[in-house]
Formats: sequence, C-alpha cells, structure tokens
Amino acid sequence: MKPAKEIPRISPLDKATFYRDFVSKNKPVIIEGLVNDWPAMKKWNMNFFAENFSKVEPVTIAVKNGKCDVTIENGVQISYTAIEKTINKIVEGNVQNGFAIATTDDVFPPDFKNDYPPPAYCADGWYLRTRIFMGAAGTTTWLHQDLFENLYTMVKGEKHIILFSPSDSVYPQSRFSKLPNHAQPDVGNIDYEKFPRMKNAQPYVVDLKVGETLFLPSLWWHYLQNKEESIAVSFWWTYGLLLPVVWAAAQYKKLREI
Ligand SMILES: O=C(O)CCC(=O)C(=O)O
Repeated sequence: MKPAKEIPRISPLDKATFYRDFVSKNKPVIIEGLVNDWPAMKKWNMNFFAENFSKVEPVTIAVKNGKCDVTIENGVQISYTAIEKTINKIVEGNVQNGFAIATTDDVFPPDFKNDYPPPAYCADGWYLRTRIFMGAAGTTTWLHQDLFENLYTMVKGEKHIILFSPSDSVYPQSRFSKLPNHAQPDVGNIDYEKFPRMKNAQPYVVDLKVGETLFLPSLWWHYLQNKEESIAVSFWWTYGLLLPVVWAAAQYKKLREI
C-alpha cells in the first residue's frame, strides 16, 4: 500500500456546510464532539449491556483468529444469540473463539434509542437505520463497502480504521458471490504476490477515539480493527444518486418476502 494519508478532524459544522463540503463530495472526515450530549457516552459499557439486556438477542457474528467469520463459501454467518452468552467472551478478549455484535437496534426496547439521538445531518435521511457494534480487542471486520452514507461514532474504546476510495482497485469479490460487497485481500496481512495492485492502493487511516464520529461516505471501502474492547453506533442513510438504487433494492427485498 502507499503511505497512509490521514483523515482530517473538524468541529461540528452546520448541516448545509457539511453536505456541501463532505457528503456531496463523497469525502470522509472525522467530527469531534458531535454527540457529546448522548446519554450513551456516560452510561454504556459492557456491564451496562450485561445487566440490562442479558436476554436480548442481537445479530451476532462468530470471531475466529481475530476475524469476524465471513467466508466466500458461507457468506456472513450470523446468529441471534443472547447477550448473556456472548458478553463474557467479549470482556475476556477472546478472539480465537469469540463473538462480535453487529446488530440493528430494533432488538432493544424502544426507550434504548433515547441514549443516542441521530445527529441533524442524518435525522431526516432516507432509509435511516442504526446499528450497534460491540467487540473484543483485536477483532477485525474484513474490507468491504456499503451503498449508504454512514456516521460512525465510538462510544467506548478505540478502533483502527483503514479506508480506500471507491475508485481504488482493491480486488472486489464477484458481485454474484456470497460476499458481493467485500474485497478479496486481507488488509491486515496483504499477499502482494496474489494482489499486486494493492501496492498502489491509497489507504486513509484513523484511530477513531471515544466521542469521535467518522463520516464514512457511500461506497468507500472500510476495514476496522478494535484496538480495545469497543462499542460503536452507526447511522446509515442514503443520499443523491444512490437513492434510486437503494429504493430499487428495498422493493426487490419486499417482493422476495411476499
Ligand atoms: O464496526 C465494525 O467493525 C463494522 C462497521 C461497519 O462495517 C459499518 O458501519 O458499515
């Protein structure tokens, strides 16, 4: 990979300026202190989830050898597993045979949402959805891209995040495979013989800290590693030219459910 570039850090901007300078330009940025008023910042840690939500069954992914268990043979293997069965492995830092939580927030009781009101940038966004991520130190999420704009905030712990622009050539898996939005190389240990173009890929890197929010624009490739046990919240929404694509995908999904 080329030497890493840093993602700039800024103070919160008004919405119009944020859209003009970042969303419409598809440009990542880190916003400091955007969510200082969230009750989650004071309340949340692993104990809080163990004590209040032990029976809740969020979307859970097995972690093997430090990596969330996604493979080209099986795709992303998820289960709905009670927090009481996973939280100890997260706290122990078990990444050989552990778990990561990567769930939509609808599994929690309705007043849970009061802990993290969506920032004005996305509160009225199309197809807004929220996810909660919890994982042990060392857990990594494989390089992938999403159609959505993403405001990604650290509530606890720190993550090392590597981004590549959508125009960078990072060897996407086949769009018809079980991992259509994933890249092939392991960014933690790139095999340059197999993936020579990765030598010219331009990484943008950040160690995202508690209280910081990364604006991760649609289609940017992202790889994440927990530097410590962590909890993060993401808001996805759609904007601009991708809106009709997301709408069509949602209609297709509805049709399949009939
Ligand atoms: O927190 C993670 O490890 C994954 C986050 C992610 O992929 C996302 O928010 O789209």
